[in-house]
Amino acid sequence: MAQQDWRKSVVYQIYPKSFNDTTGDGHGDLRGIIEKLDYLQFLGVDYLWLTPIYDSPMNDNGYDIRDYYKVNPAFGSESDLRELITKAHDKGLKIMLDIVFNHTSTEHKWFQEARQSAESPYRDYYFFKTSENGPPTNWLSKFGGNAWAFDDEANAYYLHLFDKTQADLNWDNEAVRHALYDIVNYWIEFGVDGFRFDVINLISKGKFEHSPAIGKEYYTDGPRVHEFLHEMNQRTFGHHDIMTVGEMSSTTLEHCIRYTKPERQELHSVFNFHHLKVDYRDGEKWTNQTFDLHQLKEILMRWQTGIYEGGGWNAIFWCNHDQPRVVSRFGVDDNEVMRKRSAKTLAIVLHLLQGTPYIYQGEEIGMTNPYFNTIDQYRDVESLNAYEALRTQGETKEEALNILGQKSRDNSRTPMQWNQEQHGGFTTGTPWIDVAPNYKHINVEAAIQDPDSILYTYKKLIQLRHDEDIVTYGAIVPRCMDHPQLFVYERQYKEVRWLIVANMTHETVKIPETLEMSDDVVIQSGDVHDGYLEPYAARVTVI
Ligand code: TEU
Repeated sequence: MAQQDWRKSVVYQIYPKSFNDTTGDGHGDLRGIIEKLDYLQFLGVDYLWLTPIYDSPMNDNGYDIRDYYKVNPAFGSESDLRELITKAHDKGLKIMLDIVFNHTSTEHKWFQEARQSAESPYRDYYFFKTSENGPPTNWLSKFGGNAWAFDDEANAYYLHLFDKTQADLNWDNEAVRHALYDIVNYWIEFGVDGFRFDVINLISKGKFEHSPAIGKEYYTDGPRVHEFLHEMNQRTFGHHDIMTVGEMSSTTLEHCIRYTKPERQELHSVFNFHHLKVDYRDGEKWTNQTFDLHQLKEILMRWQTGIYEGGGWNAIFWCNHDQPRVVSRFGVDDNEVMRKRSAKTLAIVLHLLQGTPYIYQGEEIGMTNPYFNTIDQYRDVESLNAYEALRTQGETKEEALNILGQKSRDNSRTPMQWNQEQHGGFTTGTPWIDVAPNYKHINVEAAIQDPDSILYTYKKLIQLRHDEDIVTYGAIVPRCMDHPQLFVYERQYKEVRWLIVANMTHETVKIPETLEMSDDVVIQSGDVHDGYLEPYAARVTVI
């Protein structure tokens, strides 16, 4: 495997709207990120990924872009962004932008032109279809309802796989591709160091036909997607020192290897979400369900070994702005000792896998789901639609709120908890979304002062990845796959072997005799007593 430096890096994801507000308008901003660069440098991460900061009506918090060349004034100005990049670089931190190329906002000038006339050169930038009998296909939008919306002005339907204000772009049109490549080149020139490409495996649409399901098979890893990504690579970032990651909804292992094998010149790494569907009931997200540990291990290990053998590269993560908080999900959040221990154990299990690890703001201090108790506290378009749908299906308000409390994307979008002041120090005004009530004891300031905090486990894991080649390049060997409580794997590199043993349950677990755990401890969470691992404890040893 080629040994390149970017493979040793750790990415920290910032959701600017909820990170740090310097103006008192309750909305985070770019200057707020500048203010926290010292903290991020102290943590030791390499890249900062900012979710979209471009001009947008914000129906989907910036994933609905109106102008790819303009900074959303709610986040600051272009000169704030320049200053952020310069100051980050001075501290050895790199900046990754989030690019949304599957769709634009319907307020984008291309869409505005396109809807006005069938003769407009922009008409073919999107998928406009006329149809006598309702929507052209039965495909469903990921945010609920049919994926086609009728536009009165165009007198035609247009495709939107997400919200109806997010119209899908037609990548088969060469003019669209060139316009998009220009955008990437503009931001490279501007000085950014990487890109996260939103739902980029959905860009090549196949046939527009009736689906026996919800339509996914027609556009997931579609017919020309590899060709398009290779072309984008060659015309944009492929000739620069830029790191890329593609967000790949429902992709397969085989495709993932193709997307990321260096010689194919597509992308550097890929996010997939299969391991985060282990608490869906019968594949349905909007359900209350405890997670299936066996399935979690099976999926993660199949992808780890598959990508390693195939020569591809994973992005590895528990959290992002679309997922609930991991400590609430796979750990414990209602008992302080267990919250700390399970959060550290989850960090250890993830960060010693192969791939590029991502830390989502607040994960490093064990932030939890906020458990909102009224629907008015929610902001996310997907969650609000889901609530309506659940109520229509006959769920009570309480049941619907319970499900949102477990699954809503807003669980991760509450303000970053900096200190014990009002609103966790996020804003002096009224935050756009409520802060989680536990900010008084779960906050960055408290974590920095406590040498035993979750924060220092993250810091150490980042340092281990930088210092120890085994973490980046080592082979991965799954162990004890049938054990009902332990998550165990080995890393092997040259003559060195590390054994990672984690108890993922609230029970004390006897360490199987077949496991040759040593006294040479690399990192641990909780403790081992007489061959027993405490609840939610983990230990990594050199063997
Ligand atoms: O998400 C794409 C995606 O498929 C999800 O993770 C999605 O939020 C989830 O399936 C809903 O259940 C990306 C962005 O990360 C997300 O914030 C955007 O809303 C979406 O694309 C549309 O741009």
